[in-house]
Amino acid sequence: MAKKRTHSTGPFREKAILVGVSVRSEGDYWALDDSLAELSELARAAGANPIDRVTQTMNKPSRTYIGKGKIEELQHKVKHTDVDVVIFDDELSPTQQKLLEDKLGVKVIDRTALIIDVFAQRARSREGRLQIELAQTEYLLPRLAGQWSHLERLGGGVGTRGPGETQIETDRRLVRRKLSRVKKDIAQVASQRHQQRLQRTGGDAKIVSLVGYTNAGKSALFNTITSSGVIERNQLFSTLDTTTRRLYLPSGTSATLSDTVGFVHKLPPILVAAFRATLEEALEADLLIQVVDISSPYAAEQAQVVTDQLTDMGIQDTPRILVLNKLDLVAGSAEEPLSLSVLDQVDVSQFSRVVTTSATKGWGLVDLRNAIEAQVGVIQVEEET
Ligand SMILES: Nc1nc2c(ncn2[C@@H]2O[C@H](COP(=O)(O)OP(=O)(O)OP(=O)(O)O)[C@@H](O)[C@H]2O)c(=O)[nH]1
Ligand SMILES: [Mg+2]
Repeated sequence: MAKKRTHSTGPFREKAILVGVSVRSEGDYWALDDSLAELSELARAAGANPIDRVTQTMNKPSRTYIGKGKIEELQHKVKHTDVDVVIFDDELSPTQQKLLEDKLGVKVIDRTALIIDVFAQRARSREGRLQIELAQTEYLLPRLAGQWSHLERLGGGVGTRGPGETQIETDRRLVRRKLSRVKKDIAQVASQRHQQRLQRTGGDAKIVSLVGYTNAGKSALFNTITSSGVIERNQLFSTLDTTTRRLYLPSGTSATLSDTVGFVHKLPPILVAAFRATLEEALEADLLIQVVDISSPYAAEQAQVVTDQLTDMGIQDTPRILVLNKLDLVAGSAEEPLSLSVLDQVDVSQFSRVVTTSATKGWGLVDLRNAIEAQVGVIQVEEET
């Protein structure tokens, strides 16, 4: 008699093998193992269960991204374990992805698809959903060319919550039409948000924006400092929407403070572009507060990623305060005094001030307010002269 499938109690999690490649010529400051540790978290966030890793160091990725020997190693692993998906830590070209799928006989997705998938699961607001739809559609378009396997992937599971599950999506023309509609809708929502801010603040309040790596504690800081209730969670990409509140400063003046979407290593440019409207508060900010989780072993790398991404967005010259958050998790003792080693690795000259905080314990908030106040004051003086 055939074995009856029992209902599992937990959600079904696809088994995944992670693949990381270190390209010698690229000299990434992010170690391969660290990048894969993060990929593993992203995979879990998307609903997969990473069970194995394959790595390779090469001079230049090949047509199949990895070398022949590595493909054989993967084929062997796929054959001998019940793996559902192979996840690459970099963006694959549509051709590489297709070739790899043919050779491995399982679904192959890349870091971009994975991050888009995590975003898709988190998107709640209309603006968030529209922006993720834009990213998904942009990602899908070059992968459409008769590649049915890609479309079938839109059915469910990791990297698969597609822009729409209908077959209509197969038509490039329709996809393009959809792209322009989504872009129009996003523009409309963004303009409404802009209007609302002007109405709320009269347009003259200084804009202060929290930026930082995902899970650094931006929302936690935002909540304590403005007494708000933005979701703060120990997970990647809790926040996808911008929330803005008035921030009262010690001298009685006020500014607006915005909580924004977090950054991540190798954040797909497609997503940055799609989330441009959400990032508007950061783009237009008079002052950026860059939050770093100092308890993370990758604090310095994460700070660098954020600096690089701000540079890509063209806002590297906006005045910036460095906030070293989660101090409570690293606080030293008499025997072992606190060492903020991250400060040795970060170019602090980019920042006008450095403040240490613990958002959950409420430490350093007065310092932070004072730093904001002083900085906003400087901006105002500069504008008057
Ligand atoms: N111990 C400790 N935990 C903190 C601190 N600040 C934030 N956290 C926790 O860290 C996790 C992430 O915090 P969030 O505020 O959601 O982080 P975020 O930067 O907004 O993250 P994204 O929205 O995902 O980009 C949550 O579990 C917070 O409770 C802190 O100072 N100390
Ligand atoms: Mg957040």
